[in-house]
Amino acid sequence: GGEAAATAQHLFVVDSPNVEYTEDTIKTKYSYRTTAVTKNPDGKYVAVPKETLYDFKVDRKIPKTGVMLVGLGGNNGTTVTAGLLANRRGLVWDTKEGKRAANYYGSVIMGSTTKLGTDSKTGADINIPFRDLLPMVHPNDLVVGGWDISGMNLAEAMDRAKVLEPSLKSLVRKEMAAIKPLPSIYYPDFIAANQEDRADNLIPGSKASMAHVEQIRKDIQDFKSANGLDKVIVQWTANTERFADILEGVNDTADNLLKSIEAGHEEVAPSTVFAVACILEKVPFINGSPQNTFVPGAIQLAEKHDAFIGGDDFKSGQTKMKSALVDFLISAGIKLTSIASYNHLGNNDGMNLSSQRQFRSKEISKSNVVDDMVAANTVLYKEGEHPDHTVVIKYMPAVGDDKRALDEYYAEIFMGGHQTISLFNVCEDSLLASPLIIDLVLVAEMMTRIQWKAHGTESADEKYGNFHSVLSILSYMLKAPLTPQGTPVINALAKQRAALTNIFRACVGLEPENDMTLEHKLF
Ligand code: NAI
Ligand code: DG6
Repeated sequence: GGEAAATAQHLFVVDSPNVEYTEDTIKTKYSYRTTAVTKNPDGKYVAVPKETLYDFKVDRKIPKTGVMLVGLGGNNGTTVTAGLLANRRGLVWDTKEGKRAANYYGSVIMGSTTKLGTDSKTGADINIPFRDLLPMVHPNDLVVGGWDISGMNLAEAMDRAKVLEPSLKSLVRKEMAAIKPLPSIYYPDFIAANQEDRADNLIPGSKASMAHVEQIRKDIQDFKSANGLDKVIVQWTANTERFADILEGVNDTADNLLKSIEAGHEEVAPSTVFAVACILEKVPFINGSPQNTFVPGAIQLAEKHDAFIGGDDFKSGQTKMKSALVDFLISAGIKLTSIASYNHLGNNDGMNLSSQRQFRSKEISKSNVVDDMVAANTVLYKEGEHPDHTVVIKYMPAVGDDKRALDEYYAEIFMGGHQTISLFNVCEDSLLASPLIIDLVLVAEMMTRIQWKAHGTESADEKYGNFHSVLSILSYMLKAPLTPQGTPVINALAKQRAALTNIFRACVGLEPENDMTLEHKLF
């Protein structure tokens, strides 16, 4: 391991016979309580409380971690890099509204708290920073690198992005100028033709090849050794690609996908080549864009190599609101009947999305985000019934990264009445996305240090296994969460956060957070 590897000092300890701390690990025996339901021939449900015992083991040694971004020179890439530099150095800068200091607002891990428990004397809630639940990497310690088809150094690229204040940019300019993206792979058919002008930093070859996979693997290895890293996480924050066709014999199985890459098949996207390289390198790979990078063959390959993958498409503004608001409306028994989501933006992402095939990828990922909430409410919706839902994106250069998102939620209320909710959401898109990029790195890295086994099996350490390759725990940060095949997709924001919180709690032997507060109700 690298020199920076250190054992985390916990803000709290769990005093329980089911939890054992050693210098290197936290081991817990955890009782997972669920309800198994069957339907009798008479149509009645029978609900049986069920308990499954698991052992969890958390590696407490915090690794020196690097993040490699595909699309490093883009708006997200430059903004998150400058943000990390500013936080590391504790920078303060002038704005027309006064001084501003570096922060991690918008990061659920760095910016939010979670309830540890209740004060044994006063009964008051004790809340701790989310990041203190488990021994996590601190983003200030991340080393950043990556690839871009545009060769601009990051100082110039951050000017091009037009996101950050000039006074902040001047403070990080020198360090940003020293970072130049590695050359990347460019298969013009996958992104909009209007991106061609920036493609000046290329690995030769315009379709998939094993040479491309090997070059990316080498880049990761070189980055790791040059920076003395224990771990690397790779994220796609490059342009939205068109969907790849799923073709039998081409990308339907792991073997076929590898063969197709070797044969230079034209239906293999650059993002899938990156995913394959990372899987073979056993480096977690997260897709922050909407396209179907994880074709069935890529998922199978990840499972075969026990490598972590996560996706798809950062859930930053409009969709995050949607996955909270729709959950609220439908859970409140209000019958949502239509959602009209319009937005316009003027950054390079918007320009790329002005092309129909790339827009279609985004339309798909923005549209399926309420399905689980609708399907769960059989009182309001008949089987197959769904609110109308339309998604519009327009390119408007003048507004740059300051995306405007307008949403109308139209619902049926008591006795045939109507409720119309209009939202107008304006902010820099990349300032919402950057903290998500950080959260995805921190959580994905943490998941590489958590292992489990069914309790009562061999006590030997080698029996512990990893979580499933598809990291659905990342769903909170993603619009179209990828889940292991045959498992449900959860879009409701509160449920996604609860899963993240409660899995982390389980790893230190704590019960799931519940809001019963019986201690305040039964005295
Ligand atoms: P951007 O267009 O500013 O940056 C993308 C970068 O990727 C560009 O610098 C481009 O040169 C580079 N690129 C394109 N193809 C590449 C390849 N094959 N290899 C390496 N680099 C490549 O876009 P932005 O705003 O940074 O967004 C990035 C992605 O994240 C887009 O797909 C966007 O849809 C997605 N996204 C953004 C959100 C946000 O709030 N900003 C939220 C959700 C998703
Ligand atoms: C406009 O829709 C451009 C997109 O890249 C979005 O800004 C991005 O996907 C964020 O979407 P949302 O719905 O999470 O705000």
